Amino acid sequence: ETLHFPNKFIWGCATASYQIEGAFAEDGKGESIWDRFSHTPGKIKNGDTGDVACDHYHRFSEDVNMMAEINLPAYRFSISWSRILPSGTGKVNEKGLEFYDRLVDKLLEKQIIPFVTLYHWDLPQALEDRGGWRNKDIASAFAEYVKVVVNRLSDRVTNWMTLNELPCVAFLGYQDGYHAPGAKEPPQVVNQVIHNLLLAHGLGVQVVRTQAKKQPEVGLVHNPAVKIPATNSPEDFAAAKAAWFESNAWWFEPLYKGKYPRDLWQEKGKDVPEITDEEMEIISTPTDFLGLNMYTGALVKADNTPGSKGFKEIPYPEDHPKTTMGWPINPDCIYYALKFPREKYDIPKLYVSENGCALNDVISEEGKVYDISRIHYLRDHFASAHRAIKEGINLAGYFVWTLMDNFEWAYGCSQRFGIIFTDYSSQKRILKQSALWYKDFIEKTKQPQ
Ligand code: GCO
Repeated sequence: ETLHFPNKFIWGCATASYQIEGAFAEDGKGESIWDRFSHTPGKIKNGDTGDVACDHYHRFSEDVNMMAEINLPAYRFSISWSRILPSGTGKVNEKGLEFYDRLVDKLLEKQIIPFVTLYHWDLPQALEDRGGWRNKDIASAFAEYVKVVVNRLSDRVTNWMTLNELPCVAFLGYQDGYHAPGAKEPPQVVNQVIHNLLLAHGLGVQVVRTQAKKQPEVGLVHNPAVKIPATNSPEDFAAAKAAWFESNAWWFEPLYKGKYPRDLWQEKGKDVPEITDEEMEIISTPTDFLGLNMYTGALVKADNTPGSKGFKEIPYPEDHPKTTMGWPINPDCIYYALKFPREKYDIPKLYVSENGCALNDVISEEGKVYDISRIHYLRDHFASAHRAIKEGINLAGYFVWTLMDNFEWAYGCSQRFGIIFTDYSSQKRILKQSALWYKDFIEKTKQPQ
């Protein structure tokens, strides 16, 4: 049976500046926290860096041509703050803006809709030196940067995403130190980082709305904790929903209700962030959509043992299929990740802003990449999205992570997430079978006219 998606449904691929661009010190670009972090010995697997990555800065035109070859309808990419404002604030680097001009023009020439992420983790090092996300001033620095970008690109770009995956910035970057800037801060500081990120998001939304030359749509990209009922029983459904709320309320309540959840606030005691009413109002500025990045989910069962919260997580079986990241494959993650927020909040529309899988891709003797497992992964996850749409969930589009194999943060170049194979020594690209399959899938699943 062929699944049909709504006519206006937007299919795309997603990338991020530091993961693909390279040209880390070219044309006036300033240092970012990822440049500093990847140049610090021991931080990245195999000592890899994003200095060159996919060399997309120089090869963007070929890369867009490949997108056109598979008739890709939309492309989500991020802008490197330190290319635009090398010191974070103040002096604007014209050459940085010109790069994104060229990229956007090329996309439009090929009729590919640009979705711009304003922050995907590559903070200018100069701002980190002033406290980075620990320091509230960063929110107005972000607003200044957004204004420059929106003024420049909003005659051509209408889809704006403020920040990507705030929990990763706060927890991996400032709590556990696995990501740049590699900090290990105490809980109060981490909670302040979260608040400052949310505040930057809210200010960013307001700047996009007031500055855009064409009617914009703007929203956040979030990676929620995903909870999947372990069985079809209503008890497990209720348990998964309760677990979802517990894990996600700290993010969704300020965004959609303008307040932190009271019980969690009390639990944090003296570790709560410094906030004002005005800031809470900014954070909850209405948005046009919410982007969700999902790769897997935790299995949840009802738990009636005395003293329990009513739910518990259960592990996947030992031999359950996993990607090379070690993430269990469970297509239901898409359906439930879209369903639970909708039951709780009035969210105008949703995107799957990232989903995909890392696998051990190899080039065959005839020079092809037969990534059959990725095709199965995508097929099953798309079907899960379809199930949500059929139930009336307002999903507007789906972005596969990622266009081409790239620099996977602390894992360096060891993880291949692309539907295009990147040969890092020659910078040759090969369309994997999954790219060809995706092209075909998009065409075939259009609503019959
Ligand atoms: C993100 C992601 C991407 C990763 C992908 C696979 O936050 O948007 O971290 O940048 O490459 O999620 O881990």
